[in-house]
Amino acid sequence: MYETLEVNVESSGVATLMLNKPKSLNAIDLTMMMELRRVFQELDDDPQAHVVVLRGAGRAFCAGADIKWSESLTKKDRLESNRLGQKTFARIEQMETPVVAAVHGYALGGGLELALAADFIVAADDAQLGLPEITLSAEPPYRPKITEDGDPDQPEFGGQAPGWGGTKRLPERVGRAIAKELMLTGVRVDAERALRIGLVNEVYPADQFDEQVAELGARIAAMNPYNTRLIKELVNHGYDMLESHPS
Ligand code: CO8
Repeated sequence: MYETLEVNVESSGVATLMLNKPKSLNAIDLTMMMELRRVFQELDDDPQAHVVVLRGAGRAFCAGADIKWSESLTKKDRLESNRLGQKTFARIEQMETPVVAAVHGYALGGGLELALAADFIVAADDAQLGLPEITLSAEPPYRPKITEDGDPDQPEFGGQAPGWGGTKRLPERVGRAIAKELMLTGVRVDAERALRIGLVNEVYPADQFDEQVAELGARIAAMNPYNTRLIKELVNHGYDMLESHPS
């Protein structure tokens, strides 16, 4: 049982993992992060789960790290929380089971970093995606971040660098120049631009989103899981070929 997640593994092989804190737009706090670590391990070990579809309950996918949690952290705890997020999302990326992030509404900050840890992202046409960390608590006129004796990641004038793997995964997905633009400005992109820059693979109308995502999940789940896992392994490690399934 989970406090912040809802998990449903269907007989078709589709495992839906729903972030379930809709009141805070599924913001990720320590409890949710620890539960994500646990559930992805469990789903990867579950032979019934042929594909994981990652979604958000309510009107958003995920509005990032829970700001109340992150603001309560000391400098040391913040470093630990960054490591925890990095390790958790790396674990998702390394899963054998395919993972698709289906994003509607907001996917911001740690929410987008979570989606980027999936194999690919599909979006509803109302989606807004971005890494706004640089803008956090910054006020105009925007000042240089580095202070004379300050930690560059804890600047006096607000803002921070994305801490849960976005600086690595966003450039891999959209190229360095666009990734730098998005992270240096903190702008949100809409679904149309997200599709154009390759951040998302496909955009569905919001009123057909559930249906289209279900169809996509069912299609992948119907494939031989040996081979879906093999494809992930080949692509992730850049191999040409391993032994394919004898069937
Ligand atoms: N954390 C906590 N609560 C949130 C968050 C959040 N990130 N985002 C929204 N909420 C809450 C709001 O406080 C509000 O709660 P309440 O109803 O109790 O007041 C509720 O969700 C609805 O939000 P809004 O009323 O603001 O809804 P709007 O539609 O007006 O706006 C936005 C939606 C644009 C998403 C707006 O809520 C917003 O800008 N949220 C913050 C987004 C953001 O900056 N995310 C990045 C956070 S930083 C991060 O993720 C970096 C990860 C690494 C950190 C490592 C340290 C732990």
